[in-house]
Amino acid sequence: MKKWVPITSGLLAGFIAATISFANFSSNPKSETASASNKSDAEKVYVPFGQKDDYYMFASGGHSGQMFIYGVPSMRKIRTIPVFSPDSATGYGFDEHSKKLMGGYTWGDLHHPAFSETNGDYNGKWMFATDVGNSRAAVVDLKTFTTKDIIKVPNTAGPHCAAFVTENTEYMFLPTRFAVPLGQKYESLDDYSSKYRGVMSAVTFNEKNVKLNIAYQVALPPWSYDLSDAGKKGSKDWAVMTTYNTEEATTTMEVNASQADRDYIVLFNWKELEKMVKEGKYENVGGQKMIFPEKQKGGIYLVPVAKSPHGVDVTPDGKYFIASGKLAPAMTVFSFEKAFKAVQNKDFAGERNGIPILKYESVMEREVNPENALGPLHTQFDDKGMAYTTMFISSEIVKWDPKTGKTLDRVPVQYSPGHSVAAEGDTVSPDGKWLVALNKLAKDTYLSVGPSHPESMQLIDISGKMKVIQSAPVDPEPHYAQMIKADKIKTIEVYPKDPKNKDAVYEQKDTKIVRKGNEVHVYGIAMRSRFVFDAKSKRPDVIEVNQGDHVFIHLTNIDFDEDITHGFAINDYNLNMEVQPGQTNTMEFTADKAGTFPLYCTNFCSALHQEMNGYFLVKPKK
Ligand code: K7E
Ligand code: CUA
Repeated sequence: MKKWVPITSGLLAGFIAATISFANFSSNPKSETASASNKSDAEKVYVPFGQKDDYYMFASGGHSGQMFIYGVPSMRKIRTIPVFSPDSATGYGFDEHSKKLMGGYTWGDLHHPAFSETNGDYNGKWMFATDVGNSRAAVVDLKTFTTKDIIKVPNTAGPHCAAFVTENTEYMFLPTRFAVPLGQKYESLDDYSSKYRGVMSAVTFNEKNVKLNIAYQVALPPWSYDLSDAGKKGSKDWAVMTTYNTEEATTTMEVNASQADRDYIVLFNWKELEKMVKEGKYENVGGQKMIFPEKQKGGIYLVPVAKSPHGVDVTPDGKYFIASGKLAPAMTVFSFEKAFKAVQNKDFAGERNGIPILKYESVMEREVNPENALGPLHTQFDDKGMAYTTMFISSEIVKWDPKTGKTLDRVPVQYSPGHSVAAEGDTVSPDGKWLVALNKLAKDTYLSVGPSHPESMQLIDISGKMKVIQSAPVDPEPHYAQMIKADKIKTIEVYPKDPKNKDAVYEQKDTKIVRKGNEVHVYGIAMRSRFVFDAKSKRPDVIEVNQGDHVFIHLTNIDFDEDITHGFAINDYNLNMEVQPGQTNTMEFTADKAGTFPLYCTNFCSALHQEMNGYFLVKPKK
């Protein structure tokens, strides 16, 4: 393996500054790369009124904790799905169900959304994501675009590498960015190498009861795991992930984690790990089945790679995995077939922490080093198997052929792309057509909003020579996105009646307010344009309780009519929830404040929406 010319952090900063100022200079809005300069480009992104986009793009909302839904090619934002953070627009994090899901956290850091798959193809049913900030995983139902389950992943800190699902959604793997002692108990950083661990969690999803579950975990060496990807076709039983800080630095990571010439790709066979778990080859750590590779041997291997790689991506044919250099200006193509042979022949170059190291030369297929391309991060693919790699430092997308290493095309983007996303790009059969660059910096692309600018997404037509033809601002932070054919997603129009739901009432006459001690249960309905909490009462839209009562408001929207959503808020009680057509939702709280509080519908629902209000009266304690 040749020695990589290391880009030290000082140099790196210099490169970034240089590229940005250069890019700035050449980014006059009139320049051809920055604008849809001719009519045919404009027509390509124009979706006339009455027509719909061909693709949904689900973009990560990063530390907003949310997911943003865009239409492609128009790049119009359609929806925000709150996942790890509360959202008063939808009452997410306020109603009982979502409050429980949130588990007391008020923010999250969502990096990599992943669709459920069947035979390596997005099936349009579910979307998964993880929270680097508070170590959680979530599933979103694509029938309703709502978050259905969230689990806290114990023993781990920051599952950044996730979520990437296996070919038939058997697992999603959650390797961590931060090493911590198992159970996150206190250990001195002097004992980092012996006491700290990076942990990979294998999470399953039960479609029937809509629950996520941790099947097992692996206590990996105390390194940082950056990105992962699941194998496909011939490599479908395998998954790969990149590492950095194999130096095991405990301070000033910027410098100390960039010392060694090489880090590793971790290669593992999840079928083998599954078998080990079945055979009881694990230890119980905090209620989780934990595999320790230094004791329970097999299934996990290391492949040396140029220092501090960021992304690793499996080609659609499942034959190769491509690591991107970050600090080394190259992409390295590795062959699964060669790796399998090396494993079979025990062609090892020693081991680290009990994990065998495969020889670089035995697994490497080719090193690809496009001229002056700097900071390769992530790779996507088109329908012909061609690769598109984002260059963070030289601010461009490079198209190249994984089979020859030849550079085919390049296009500048504004600026510093992290990931990009291709249409159906992570499947066994990408569509080609579109690629969206997810740029970290917008700089002068949009109207100024002060010192902090939005991030930018640029739509690139990849059907011929690459061309940027549209852009859209996006809130922080589009780490990654997936793009799915629109017709694969089948949403419901209204929530069907649920006779088994004890909280639901569908007729005005069935509404009631029930008191049990100091617990008050309201079974009410919302309809155009009134609330009915107790039809028999003199004032059916008024709730009266005593100070200190524990109140449950169960509210059903009986407008079985698409798009007629009602909101329910109590003035000055910091409470707000939403009931979509046919849906029943519950709000639970203690009426600790005495007084008179108007309640009202927050979602404009009819000409008499403004009349859709009542009172919440709290009688003071004597
Ligand atoms: Cu921003 Cu995928 Cu979290 Cu790379 S990650 S850029
Ligand atoms: Cu109901 Cu506005």
